[in-house]
Amino acid sequence: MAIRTILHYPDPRLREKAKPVEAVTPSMLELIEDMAETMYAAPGVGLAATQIGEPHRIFLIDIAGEDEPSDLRVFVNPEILERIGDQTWEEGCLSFPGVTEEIKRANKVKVRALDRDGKPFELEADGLLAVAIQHENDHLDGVLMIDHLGLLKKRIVNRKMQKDRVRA
Ligand code: GNR
Ligand code: NI
Repeated sequence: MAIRTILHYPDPRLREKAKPVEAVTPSMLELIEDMAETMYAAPGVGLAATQIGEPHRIFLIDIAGEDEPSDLRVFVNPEILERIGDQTWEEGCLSFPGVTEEIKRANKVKVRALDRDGKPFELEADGLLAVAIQHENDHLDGVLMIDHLGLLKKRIVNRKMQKDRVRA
């Protein structure tokens, strides 16, 4: 197991579209282990493989609070089947350290994916879990939180990230 480096915007690898996983092999399980360790160390509520420079369609989410037992969910080859309503959430992203912005997304989602045993499952989610699923699924398509902002906010975030670049 290893903590991996999280890529920061504007690293071009964050824009790559991740490839479907053909099978949950031991090497994919090792990647999942590294992702979990990296996510918990950050700490973050989610992490997409794209964020550590691994262009595979895998993300992890754990929205358990600090005083709750961990609740790691693994999504391999996720597909969002349904999006219902909308909600606005103050989002952060480990690839944009120090940035938080209100982003409007679907209120509820239905998602299908494979778990860490390669077994298909479906899940209906709302609240933060629904937000995180949409945020992570975006990463797998090279879509970032900045893409959901208006021009003015986009420019402000861009400028901040350029300024912070040496520390990234
Ligand atoms: O840690 C994270 N927190 C968060 C808060 C609100 C909405 C989305 C997120 S995801 C983020 C971790 C991350 O960057 N995942 O890609
Ligand atoms: Ni993110």
